[in-house]
Amino acid sequence: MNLFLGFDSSTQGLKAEIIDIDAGTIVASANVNFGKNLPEYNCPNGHLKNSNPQIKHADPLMWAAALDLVLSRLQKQNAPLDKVAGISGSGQQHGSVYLNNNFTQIIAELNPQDNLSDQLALALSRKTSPIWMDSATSEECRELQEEFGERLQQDTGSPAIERFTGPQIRKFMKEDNAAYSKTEYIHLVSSFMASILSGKNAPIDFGDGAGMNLLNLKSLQWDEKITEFTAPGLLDKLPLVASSDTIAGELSGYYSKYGLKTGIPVIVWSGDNPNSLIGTGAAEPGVAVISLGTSDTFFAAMRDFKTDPHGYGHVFGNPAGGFMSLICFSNGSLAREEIKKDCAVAWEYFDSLPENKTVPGNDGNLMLPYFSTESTPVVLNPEVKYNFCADKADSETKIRCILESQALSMRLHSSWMGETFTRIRITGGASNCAPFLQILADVFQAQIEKIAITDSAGLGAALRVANAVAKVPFHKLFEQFTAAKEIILPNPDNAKIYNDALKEYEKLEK
Ligand code: XUL
Repeated sequence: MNLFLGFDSSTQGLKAEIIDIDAGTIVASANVNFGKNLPEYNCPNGHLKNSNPQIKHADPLMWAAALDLVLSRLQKQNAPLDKVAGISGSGQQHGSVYLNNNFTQIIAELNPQDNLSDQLALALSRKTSPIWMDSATSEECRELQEEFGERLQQDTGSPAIERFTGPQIRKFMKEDNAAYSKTEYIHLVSSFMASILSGKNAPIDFGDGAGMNLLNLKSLQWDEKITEFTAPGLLDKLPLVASSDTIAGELSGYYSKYGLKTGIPVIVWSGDNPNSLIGTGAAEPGVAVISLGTSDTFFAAMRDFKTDPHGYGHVFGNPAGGFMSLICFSNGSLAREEIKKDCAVAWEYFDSLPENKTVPGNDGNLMLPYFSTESTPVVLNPEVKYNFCADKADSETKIRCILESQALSMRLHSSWMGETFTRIRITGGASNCAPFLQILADVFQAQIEKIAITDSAGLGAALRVANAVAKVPFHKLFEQFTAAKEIILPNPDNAKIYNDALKEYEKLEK
């Protein structure tokens, strides 16, 4: 048996997938939900409560506690942890962890009698971690933009973006300079998790590193001028950057209590979207991916490095080499959830929306679903707008409205990528919603390919280890693990309806 373990440390929880690359199967998985299983960390939706809707922080110790819990769950299921030959993972992007000078010693000497969370509590120089949902850094974004202008986007792949790590670090440096000075290391969620597994500071990979406004994508090094302006002395606090197949270190002895073999390679972790590019088998240009999670993301491997003239899209490293483009819609399942509540229906109702009650195009009814702050387009004061009287509308109209509006927004904001995608792979929780998939197929006039696994980030991480350790080429792993299990074809009769709706949506958004 050739087994590899991939973790997925996402906004709402931590999942683990063990794959067998000889059999081409997932042999074990486990899941921890932060809100349900670790309520003591007060992050029911992945972040702490704050009266300011722009501030979204989480307790980083919760991510460490989830690692203990998910491994004990795998052990209880008798998962073959002792046969795992390598580990990697996926982290929600942009979130950052601030550590003091105890960190290296604590992770080098983790005591198996104690848990991770209690031991790491002494290593934090900042108690909370801003996550990707945080948008409280407009001022810092303005300052970075003023200093570097166009170069910021040309060299880092994105203009200054509120949720990106650089502006977040600058805000921390300005607001709590004493704590910033005591900070010895700043990790992303991904590199933090890889560090506590390997017992030493793990590098940040090009995939996740590109979501910081700090990495120069032309040189693939930290940009010295940008890091120094962002926060003086920052370069010394950042881990190394490395390609996504780099060995971060050997698994620490701490994890032998779960039956894992000490010393197996830990491959650098990456961000959830770069991992999903691998986990959906979309590492080559020409096919796009829509990931329907807490946020919805639209991404694809890039033919050439190119930036979004509107400034909403990003360029990240593709873990298989080269770059990927990405657009993030913060109000993904979050907005669908609000409509579900409003209509007082279950998800099953979304999944089998009665066909006779609404029609494609929804009689022109559209909405701007900014229930919380939005990144595409930037909306810092949440507000929902309809172009019809939604109070009087029935549930079917409102549900079709959110799904069509979200699909149109994805088409509108992905046009800068300059590709007409005829194939789109779909992943994430809402990929079971058949009406949504048909709407996406019709709006893009593309075939939608559903893959068997919904946790493409965790699978992608496991495939990356298999590639890095067992040297199995990605195309071979894709054949084994990422075949489409269902294809939804576009209805050409609906092309014009949605071309017209797109113009209306664009007007409404403007
Ligand atoms: C991408 C982004 C989100 C998070 C979700 O830029 O902010 O998709 O990665 O975890």
